[in-house]
Amino acid sequence: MQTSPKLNLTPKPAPSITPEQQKTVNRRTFLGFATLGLGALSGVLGWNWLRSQPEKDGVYAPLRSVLEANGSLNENVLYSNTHLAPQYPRSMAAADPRTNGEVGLDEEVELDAWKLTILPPKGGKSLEISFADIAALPKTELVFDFKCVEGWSEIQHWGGVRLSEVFRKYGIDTDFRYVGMATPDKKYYVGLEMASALHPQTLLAYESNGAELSLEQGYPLRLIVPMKYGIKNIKRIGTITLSNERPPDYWAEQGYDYHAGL
Ligand SMILES: Nc1nc2c(c(=O)[nH]1)N[C@H]1C(S)=C(S)[C@@H](COP(=O)(O)O)O[C@H]1N2
Ligand SMILES: [Mo]
Repeated sequence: MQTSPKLNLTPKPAPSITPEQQKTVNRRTFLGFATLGLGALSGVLGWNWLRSQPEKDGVYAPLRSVLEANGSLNENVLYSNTHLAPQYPRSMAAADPRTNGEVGLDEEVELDAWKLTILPPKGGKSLEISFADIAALPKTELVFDFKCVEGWSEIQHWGGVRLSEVFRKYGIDTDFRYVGMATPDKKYYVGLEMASALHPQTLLAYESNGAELSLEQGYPLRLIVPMKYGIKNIKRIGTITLSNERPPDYWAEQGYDYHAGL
């Protein structure tokens, strides 16, 4: 008599990945896309062909496709919360950190009147959080190399509360795909995928070198998102919006990569 092979119905454990493997994956995907990009630019397709292609968001469409492929990769792989930005001793932090970009910082700010408003996408109730409420949450400090797309970087020391902690404390639904943030006057705005918002180094910062922020640094509260270029580190946050659609993004509208990931 023949015995049928026994079916193994035990579910397979989810593949686990160590930080080391993660690094290798990141390096490989980077090399993969670098090669793809170079291949597209060299003889295979040609610069003239590229130049003849329609533009999308200020970038030739084929290059935009590569950016977008990298983008979805970012959403799925690169922003695992085990991938951390390198940290430095406090002694290495700039004593007088440089500032750059003042869009949305024109109005006067009064700390007592300032509120952080968190808005769900439709119909839901919005939540208003005072500065005192933010400052009462556990503080996280971070010394990292802040990088601007314009080509400068500087080691800086920031203090604030993890955005994930604010979401946890106020019971914010993190099943949404995106988090959008805007200045109170709505002139500067950024969008982040949820994984970046929940990253353990992503802070709502209210201190620089242990002191309150200057107006140019985004007083009273700004975003520090070390896995992204400076453009995503919005200064003077007024509103936070949860959504499943990509929130508008000031620099992405000017043709910069939406994810601006590092
Ligand atoms: N509200 C607002 N936030 C902003 C900007 C801006 O123009 N307005 N510029 C961005 C850019 S391009 C950079 S590099 C960083 C600079 O932050 P810093 O002034 O603390 O160096 O802020 C980002 N956040
Ligand atoms: Mo920047």
